[in-house]
Amino acid sequence: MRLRRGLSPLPLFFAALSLFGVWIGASSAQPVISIVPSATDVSVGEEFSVFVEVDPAGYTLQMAHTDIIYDETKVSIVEVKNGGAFEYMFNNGTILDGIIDDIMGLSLRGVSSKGNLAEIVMRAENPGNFTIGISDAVVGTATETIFPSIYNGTVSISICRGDFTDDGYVNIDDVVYMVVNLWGPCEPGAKGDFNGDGYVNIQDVIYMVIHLWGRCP
Ligand SMILES: [Ca+2]
Ligand SMILES: [Ca+2]
Repeated sequence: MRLRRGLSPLPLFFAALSLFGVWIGASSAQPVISIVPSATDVSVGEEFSVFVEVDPAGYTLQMAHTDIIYDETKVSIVEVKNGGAFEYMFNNGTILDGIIDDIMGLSLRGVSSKGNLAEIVMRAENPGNFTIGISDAVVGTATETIFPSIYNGTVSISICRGDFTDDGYVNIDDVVYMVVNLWGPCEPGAKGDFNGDGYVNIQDVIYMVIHLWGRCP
């Protein structure tokens, strides 16, 4: 009889609540793999980097894997480097038809803070926009594998960077456009942030005057 009393509905109710709480906790602290910066603005001929960032979200990760999808008609891949978060990063070298296959980071000590799995150096070949997609992403701790949340990135390639007014020239009109529409904090590398420091400011105007000024190619 005492055992039966121990299984009365009330403790079961609390047990169910606590299970529910654990489930909520796990789902709200999901590891994340994202492309950083989320939006990149470059011009044809330019070499640039995007990063595959991993946020462990409270877990200690020993493994992270992803494929990267890109548009091979708009960019070429210059290099895929270890982003530094994991001691070992493997890429089997298969970069074909718009897929960087099997980027995998491994760590003996474990990765518990946000960092970069990989740095992908690209060269802008043709104008247009495309998405850098994360595919087949999975991370692992010492005891479990987890499917992370993923955030893709976008790349916008223009023929003439800095020509915001689309008139074929980079001149004072474009500086005015910057000041009025783009000035201030932004995503690093976003439109108008030529030096990639996360601000559109006087430094970018100076960059523009020195490197981009005049008639577009
Ligand atoms: Ca212009
Ligand atoms: Ca800047």
